[in-house]
Amino acid sequence: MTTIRNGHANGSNGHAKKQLDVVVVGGGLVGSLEALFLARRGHRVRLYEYREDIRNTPQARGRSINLALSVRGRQALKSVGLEHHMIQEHGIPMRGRRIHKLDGSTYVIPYDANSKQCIYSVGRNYLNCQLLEESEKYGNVERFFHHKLVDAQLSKGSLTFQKTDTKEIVQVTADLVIGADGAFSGVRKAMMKQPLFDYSQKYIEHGYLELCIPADENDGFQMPANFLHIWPRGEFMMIALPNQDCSWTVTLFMPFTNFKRLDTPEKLIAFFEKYFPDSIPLIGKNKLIEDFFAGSPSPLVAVKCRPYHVEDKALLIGDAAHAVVPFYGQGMNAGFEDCTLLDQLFQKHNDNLADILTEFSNTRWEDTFAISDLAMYNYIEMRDLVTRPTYRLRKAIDDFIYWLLPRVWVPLYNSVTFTTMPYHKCVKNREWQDKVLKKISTIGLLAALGGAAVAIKLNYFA
Ligand code: FAD
Ligand code: EGO
Repeated sequence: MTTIRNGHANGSNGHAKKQLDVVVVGGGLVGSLEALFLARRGHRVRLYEYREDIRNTPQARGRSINLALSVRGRQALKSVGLEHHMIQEHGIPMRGRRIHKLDGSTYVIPYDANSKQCIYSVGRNYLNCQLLEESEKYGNVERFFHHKLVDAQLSKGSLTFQKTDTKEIVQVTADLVIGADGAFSGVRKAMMKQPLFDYSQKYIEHGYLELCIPADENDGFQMPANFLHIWPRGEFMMIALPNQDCSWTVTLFMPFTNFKRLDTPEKLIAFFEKYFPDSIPLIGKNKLIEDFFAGSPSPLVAVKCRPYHVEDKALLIGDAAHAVVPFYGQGMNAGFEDCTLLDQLFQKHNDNLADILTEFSNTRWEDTFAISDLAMYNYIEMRDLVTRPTYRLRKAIDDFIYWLLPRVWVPLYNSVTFTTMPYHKCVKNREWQDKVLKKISTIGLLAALGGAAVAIKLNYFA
């Protein structure tokens, strides 16, 4: 069935608006979502993707990669009518972190003891398939797979693709080019030729490798399902997110140099016995060896750039605009938030592209830089502080005041994950909290000292 929903195609004032011809480069999570937003506004959308149509490649069992979906991502999915399905039918709620200590014992810190908000583990491929499948409902969306962007003249809105199968060259022009082609974006590469385009990238010393804890013999979960499991070990960190089929996707973060040293099964097992002993029987010794040496660690890169647009012709969104390290679980959520904000700007500026793109560029960077810094900060902090009692003390204080004054005091992780407060305001809010706590502790200290002085004076201790 084909339904064209272009309820917004005509402005509320009754003037027929021009249908824009938009090309979205990249049919990953953000590109396929943005195509839906644009289609709902009645624009003509052509989506070009390098890979094959993932809907045609059934996933091997135990090869599922999952992501944490939180409020910003949910809000965007809601706007295109997919939130309910992703949360209620597919997503697995993670209500807190379950920390694994060295001795194999675990403890839980809930995400939100007050309002019971949680994050959801969703399959990356599943979500991507849902987004692509949804676009079939719009007659104004066309999808082209096996198309690789090889060149772009952004100020003309012209793009060159090469078909990966036939090697044929395809020329395309559009009123608007959306670059949603990920952290190594070709659209961004073309933007680099623009004067005044700022760019920075940072590879961290850690790489990541994915492992798998299979379902148990009764097809159930081997660990309590509704948590994000974390094994904090200083230099090494491991996390596990639950899958629909009761397996777990385990991600090991470790410096590349350490990965290199683990070059035999014996060294690997010795390493796991030392740092992640409880995970060995869960993964299975042989499977651990097999999976570890089957893959190789992938790099993690953070990219910042500015501005995101070229005139009224091209715009970067998602990882293409702001790749962040994954230590806040916000990369996709931030990219989905781009789509929400862009949609609001289409509404505000009545489809005037020059105004829309300029405002997006001028306002969005502050928030994407903020989440990028937060994620990078977590990368450093998680290594050092997780095991330190001061970190847990601060979390306990935060959660206590949050419990007392839930409207006034929202801890940083909660504001980032469970509100749509702009990321840079989450940081400002945290700075304010730091100041308040510092004042309270100074007052507390002074009061204690004063009390002690009075007590001594009154010979209280005599
Ligand atoms: P991508 O998903 O990279 O999609 C880009 C698409 O463009 C791809 O399909 C690619 O094939 C295509 N493409 C690339 N080049 C070309 C070209 N030249 N021509 C045509 N097509 C092209 N985020 C969260 O919110 N929560 C998490 O828990 C989370 N965990 C993560 C864990 C890890 C280990 C990593 C690495 C990332 C994680 N992220 C998470 C971040 C998340 O994966 C990204 O932010 C998200 O995938 C970005 O989506 P995107 O569509 O912008 O880019
Ligand atoms: C010390 C401990 C300092 C991603 C914890 C700061 C991120 C940060 C990678 C978790 C959870 C979704 C994630 C918490 C902090 C995903 C996440 C967190 C990881 C690693 C992740 C938490 C996929 C900040 N959310 N998070 O507290 O539970 O805390 F551990 Cl390595």
